Amino acid sequence: MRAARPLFAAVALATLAGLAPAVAQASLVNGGFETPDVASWGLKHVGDTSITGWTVVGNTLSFQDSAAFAHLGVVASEGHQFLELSGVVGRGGGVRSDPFATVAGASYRLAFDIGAFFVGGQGSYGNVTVDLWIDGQAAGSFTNLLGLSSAGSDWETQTVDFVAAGAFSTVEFRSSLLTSSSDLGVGLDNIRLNELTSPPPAVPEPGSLALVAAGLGALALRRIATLRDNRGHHAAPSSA
Ligand SMILES: [Ca+2]
Repeated sequence: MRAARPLFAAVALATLAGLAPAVAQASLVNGGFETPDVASWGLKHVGDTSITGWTVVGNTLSFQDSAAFAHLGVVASEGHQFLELSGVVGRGGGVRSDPFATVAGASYRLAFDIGAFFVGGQGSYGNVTVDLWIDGQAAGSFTNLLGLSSAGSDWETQTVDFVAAGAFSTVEFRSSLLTSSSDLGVGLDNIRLNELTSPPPAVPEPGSLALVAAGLGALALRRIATLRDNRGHHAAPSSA
């Protein structure tokens, strides 16, 4: 009888797992730009795919570690690495994510940090605006008004909610081409994706739930009957 216990549990779990709605984990990769690890900073040009999970688009950007310019007040929002979408000087640079798993019809919240900088010895780099696309569709422009009057990094978190259209999605960020957005030090870091709600479940159907309930009930009854039979067998005096 002992061997039957895990078998019963396995049957029940497998049956329930088969009926559970399929909800994929959101899997945006390297949203904090922490890989690969870099010691200082370097320029990445359009088409570059060396930043794990991302492709450089639009214009040259700078992939950098806080160690490069921390002495001037320029540091990451999360971890110790981030992007400056403006490269050395410029607008329009950005990154597009590799496709990540989503569930069609499910709602997601995308959060990301935009950085504006007041650089030691240089002064304000000004306000910055970052444009966002989701699945190639424009999804808004987001501005960080620099709130510093001395050396430091001003990171602000922005969020966007969206409904996934398919089994995979992409997000793309670029520094704005508007002259109201700085062409220096447009920071991007700490991109996160969380599923808010699952789509309405296609399964389980009430009928199939009832079938499972009936099936589990039958298994339980059979087990109880076996237990009773077993007890009866052990209780009977040996005739040997
Ligand atoms: Ca980071």
